[in-house]
Amino acid sequence: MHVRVMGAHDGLTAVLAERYGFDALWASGLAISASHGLPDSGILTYTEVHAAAVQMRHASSLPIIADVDSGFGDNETVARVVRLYESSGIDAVCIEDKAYPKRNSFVDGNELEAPDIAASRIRTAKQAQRTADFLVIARQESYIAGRGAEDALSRARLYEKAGADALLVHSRQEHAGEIEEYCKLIREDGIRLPIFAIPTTYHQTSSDSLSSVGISATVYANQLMRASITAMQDVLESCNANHRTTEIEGEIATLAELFQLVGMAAPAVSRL
Ligand code: SPV
Ligand code: MG
Repeated sequence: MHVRVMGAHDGLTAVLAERYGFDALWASGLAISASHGLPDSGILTYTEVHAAAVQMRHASSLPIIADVDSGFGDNETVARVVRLYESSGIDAVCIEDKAYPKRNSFVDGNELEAPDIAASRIRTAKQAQRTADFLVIARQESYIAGRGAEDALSRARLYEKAGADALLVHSRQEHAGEIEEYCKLIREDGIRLPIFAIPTTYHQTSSDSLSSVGISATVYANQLMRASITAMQDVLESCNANHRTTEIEGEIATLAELFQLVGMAAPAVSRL
């Protein structure tokens, strides 16, 4: 079975992803930061990032995986973050092995955390959880940082020992070569944990293809946020050009659709 996870950043994006049949939600750090008009550089406080995941929790019954960057601080912070998310009904956190403070994986200059420190964050997170079902996903940035497969494998061993429930391997190549290499190495090494992937740059690779090389879950991390930017720009341009919205009305959701999505009664004016 392969899990399809849609990136979301608020209640409405969570509602839409659920409506279209996705299996789970990714509370994306990039998209949540962007929705605040801010870069994905560890600027938002964890209470702000958590608040967005809580909006998603209230709007959707899908499992939610929260992207918690590198844990927002040291181990004491990681423990608090886990308890905060877990007590809010979030199902999983994903902790990456970049050094704090992190930058988005698609900008240069990210440093990796030392392997033992990164593993201790995973161990701390697992010890902090209070319910058996809560999951901690260890995200590996070895390829992003140019450290290659051997670094990824040696870290995967440590993260598995630390209690990780799953691994997430990130790559920014335009094809899935590193993902295939990683899956092969991990399985040859006897590590049986589920592996997640985020095909942002290698988007031609379908979830079926990823599944066939050993990926258990595909995360579409930022496409809904990017789509909303394009749609909003189209409205702004059309309104600037025409000084009215008639020309763009056919391209945007009707009020009836909006009302229906958020559980309001149908609008009183029928042509809306
Ligand atoms: C996010 O969605 O915030 C992620 C995934 O961490 S990515 O931006 O692709 O690194
Ligand atoms: Mg992120």
